Amino acid sequence: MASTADVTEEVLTNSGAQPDHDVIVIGAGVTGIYALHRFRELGLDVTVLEAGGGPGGTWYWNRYPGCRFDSESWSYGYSFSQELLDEWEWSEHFAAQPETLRYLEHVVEKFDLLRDMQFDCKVERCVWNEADLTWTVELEGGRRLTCRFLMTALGLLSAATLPSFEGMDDFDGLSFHTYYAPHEPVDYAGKRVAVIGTGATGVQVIGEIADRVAELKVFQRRPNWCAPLHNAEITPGEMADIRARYDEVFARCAETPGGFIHGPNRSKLAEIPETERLAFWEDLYAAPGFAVWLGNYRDVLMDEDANAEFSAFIADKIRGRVDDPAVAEKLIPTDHGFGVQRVPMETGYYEAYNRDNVELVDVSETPIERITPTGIATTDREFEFDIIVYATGFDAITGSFDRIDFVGSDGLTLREKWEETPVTYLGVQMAGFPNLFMLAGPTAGSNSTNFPRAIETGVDWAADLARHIIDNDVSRVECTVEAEDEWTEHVRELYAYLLLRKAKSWFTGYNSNVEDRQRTRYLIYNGGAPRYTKRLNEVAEAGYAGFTLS
Ligand code: NA7
Repeated sequence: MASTADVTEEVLTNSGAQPDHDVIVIGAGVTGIYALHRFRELGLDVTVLEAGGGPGGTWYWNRYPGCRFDSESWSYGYSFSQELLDEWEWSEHFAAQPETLRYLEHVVEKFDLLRDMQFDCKVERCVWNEADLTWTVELEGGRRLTCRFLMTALGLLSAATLPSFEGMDDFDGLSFHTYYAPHEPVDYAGKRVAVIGTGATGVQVIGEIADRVAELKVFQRRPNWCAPLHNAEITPGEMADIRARYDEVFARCAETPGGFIHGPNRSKLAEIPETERLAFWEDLYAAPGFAVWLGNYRDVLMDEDANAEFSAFIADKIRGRVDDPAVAEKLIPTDHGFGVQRVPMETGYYEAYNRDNVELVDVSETPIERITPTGIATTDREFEFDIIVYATGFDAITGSFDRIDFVGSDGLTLREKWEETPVTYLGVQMAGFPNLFMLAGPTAGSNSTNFPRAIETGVDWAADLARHIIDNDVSRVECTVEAEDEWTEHVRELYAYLLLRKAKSWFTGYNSNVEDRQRTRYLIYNGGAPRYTKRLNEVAEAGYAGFTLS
């Protein structure tokens, strides 16, 4: 009987021109690492092209102070290998970036993945060749590679965006976007530091450095609703217990909409007596991780009145933690309710504002006018700094695709196709781009979930499809326009149920620093992980319905 590798070889030989690889994966983050392992298991010749200098993606780049999980560490790690689960020790319930990077490097080493990864490879252009059914991938510097199947594992938040203040290049001190924080350690002790941006990232930075720096000025345009992370060390006994319960943990993640251990309380807020509701909310506020966001009454994220009630509860928590009432009010959002934007998880964030060395600068009142060689000038004052940290976010989800010229059949570019909003089938493929598979693309189930849980689903599904392709001598896979239209409409409709549709946040593709990113686009699948997985399985069981395999 022929092995999988033999069959693959035969399929390739039959297809005429011999490409360099069966599969090219772009990106060596959480998704690319697992994809390489799975596709290689099928006997395919795979290479991973990564712009960074090592594996890890998000966890390779984001080295800013305070960077850590908001997912429970033990719910974030890969679930595919019992051996890996048995041997890896997480030291904290919400591990910091260095530990997560070590974990991913360990996975790469354990499964001998490094030999099929190429680093410092910036992909600039990918062109479909209909004549020989291959993709040509062009790298910065002019190198070209060809493959039969192209897989993107580009990350959701990997196109960092800076503001365009006058004078940014002239700053004499150290300045960086958090995504590109220096790889060598930065000594913050005794420094005058500015943090611009108060999203999930800025909030982590501020909580981490407030008590180390000489001066910290936080430049806030809009506050976010933040909640305590409640991180803690994991004792050896706890780790042993977690290990014994891994099946239970992953089964729980598989049944919640977000792929986390936290799922919504199915009761409606209005049905619960006030005292019971308040006690429940106190428990949520005291609970670790996203419980307070994702474990709440189901209508809190869907209904304006329910949301307003919970927002008022959190506003009081902020007032209770910030000494100066005027500062507290500035930290309470007024343009959106709790959980409608991504909830930053914090450790000592609000208490930082009670320190003498920390000041909140409200740039909605006194905007930044320019960056000077020595600091920042607002309409009101000039500040001097040693370090400026831009925690100003990302051109989320589609930004990393836009940086590459994807050219499909008939010269169609992906940028053109996605001009109004991403148009995909299942977040996996696009009509006009045969043999291109997104392993975690816009509108896929992975983009609003505990990422590794969803990408394991996505990569496993793609691996099953690869198996099907090998078994059936398929050389071209393309979704139909009808399937893609139906999915895109479905994704758009799901936004209607959630209040997040109204927010100016990366969930709706909003970014004030990028042209044409100040309007709603439908980037995220809001139907929840179980529903997404069910749909993927139904499509596969129906012989890959919606795809034309030839
Ligand atoms: P976010 O959540 O997009 O936050 C970016 C922050 O930067 C936000 O507070 C912005 O204010 C602020 N910002 C952006 N541009 C400017 C300018 N020009 N002036 C002042 N302030 C500005 O990105 P994060 O990195 O914090 O988080 C991204 C995800 O990473 C997060 O959800 C996690 O999943 C991990 P705005 O709200 O637009 O007024």
